[in-house]
Amino acid sequence: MNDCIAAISTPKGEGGIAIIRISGHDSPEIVQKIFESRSGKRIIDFRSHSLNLGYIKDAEGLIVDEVLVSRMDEPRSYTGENVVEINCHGGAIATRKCLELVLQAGARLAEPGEFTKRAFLNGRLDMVQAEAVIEIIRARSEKALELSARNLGGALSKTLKAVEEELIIINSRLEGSIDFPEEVGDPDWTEIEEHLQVVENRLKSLAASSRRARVYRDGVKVVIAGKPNVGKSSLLNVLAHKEKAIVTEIPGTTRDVIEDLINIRGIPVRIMDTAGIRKTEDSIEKIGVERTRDALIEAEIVIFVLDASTGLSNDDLEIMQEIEDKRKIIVVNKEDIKNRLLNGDEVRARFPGVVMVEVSALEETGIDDLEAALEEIIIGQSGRSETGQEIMTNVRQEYAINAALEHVQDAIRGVKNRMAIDGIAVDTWGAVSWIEELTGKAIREDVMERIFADFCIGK
Ligand SMILES: Nc1nc2c(ncn2[C@@H]2O[C@H](COP(=O)(O)OP(=O)(O)OP(=O)(O)O)[C@@H](O)[C@H]2O)c(=O)[nH]1
Ligand SMILES: [Mg+2]
Repeated sequence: MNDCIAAISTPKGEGGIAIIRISGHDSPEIVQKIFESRSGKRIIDFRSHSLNLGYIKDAEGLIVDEVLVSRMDEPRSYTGENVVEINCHGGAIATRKCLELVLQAGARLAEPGEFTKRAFLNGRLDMVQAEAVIEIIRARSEKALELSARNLGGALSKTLKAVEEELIIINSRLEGSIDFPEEVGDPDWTEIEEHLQVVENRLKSLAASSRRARVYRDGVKVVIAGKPNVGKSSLLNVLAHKEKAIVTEIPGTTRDVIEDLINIRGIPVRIMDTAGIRKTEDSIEKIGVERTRDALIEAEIVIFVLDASTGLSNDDLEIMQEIEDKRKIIVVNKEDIKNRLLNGDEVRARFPGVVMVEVSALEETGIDDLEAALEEIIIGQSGRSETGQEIMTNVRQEYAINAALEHVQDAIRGVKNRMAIDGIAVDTWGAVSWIEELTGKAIREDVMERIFADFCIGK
């Protein structure tokens, strides 16, 4: 781990600036070989964490780029090692050339995630925090970003540490009794059970919280459906804040599934506008209606649109039957028109228990209510957290939390039935090792490699 690694840490292509990051004990000396500062100072004489103007020069002494160079001394750097960063002008060629010179000067190209891996190995971050770095980069909504940032700040790590400490108390009690049966005798089972209960509750609420938070990370698929001309495309356009779908007064305008990624109160929503469902002889429209049905199968939530200007028709009732098993919201659209043939009370009476919202896609009224209803149906069903402080976990973390939870529950059963102490200890140790795998304290090499391989180069 003593060698120096380098990579371009900014996105590919042209930009205002590009940053080459070099990490390793000798990074200041390596960069010095190709750098000449305007002030005449050497890199090791710069103040740590300051920016310094100068030039990158090639072997012939020709200027490749004018740059700003900073040196961040260990351990106060991203990786915990000496880090030098070169801010180049953002041209793709110049940046490549600078990187090549850095490599020729003695650094080696970093592997994906290698900077963050070094941060982990140097104890700057635990595994959960390292993973939060990826999740921050990939966050698709502000809420997902907020939750990832909290994990980078240590929200999940703190909870796990508390669980681990509790488990270690339990283990020391059990071990005392196992190792010195004569002197110590049986452990205080009531006390052990109390500690185990605390751990169980913590892990359970963590698992529940991560189920809820998953929505913010992965998003949900919502399909807008209804008979032709009710205003489905108009509604999509309002929710997406842009003219995504064609709107006309001709029934059967939309022929294809039109998709957009939008953001409803922090939840990433893949929303789909579909062709109005009706029996038709038009061969293109027919295919469109088939596609609507395919989309409905995949939908996690359906926005079923009714038209206040036409009233309920048989078509509406048939569609309602098709989506009987789906989680849904009924939207009565065109509430702005004067001579309504359908009102909210009628719909409520007809479809008891189904959430209903009245809107006008044309005048953009009721849209707040619709967004609130969507949020409620998406988040509400998995229950709200008591504290409002969600903790997000990824698939690996969720798996490990549940595995630890299972061990703890087995241990509780063991205590209740007064099973052999050794057997109970196997479970409490099992729980500890899952928690340590989570935080990275005792992570398997291959698991670690897999996590960092998921990063991009330069991170
Ligand atoms: N008055 C009024 N008219 C609306 C409203 N929403 C949509 N419309 C009108 O209704 C007509 C149909 O709108 P669309 O959004 O194309 O309806 P659609 O459900 O996508 O129709 P298809 O794609 O044919 O299935 C258009 O003339 C819209 O301007 C509304 O809230 N109020
Ligand atoms: Mg349409």
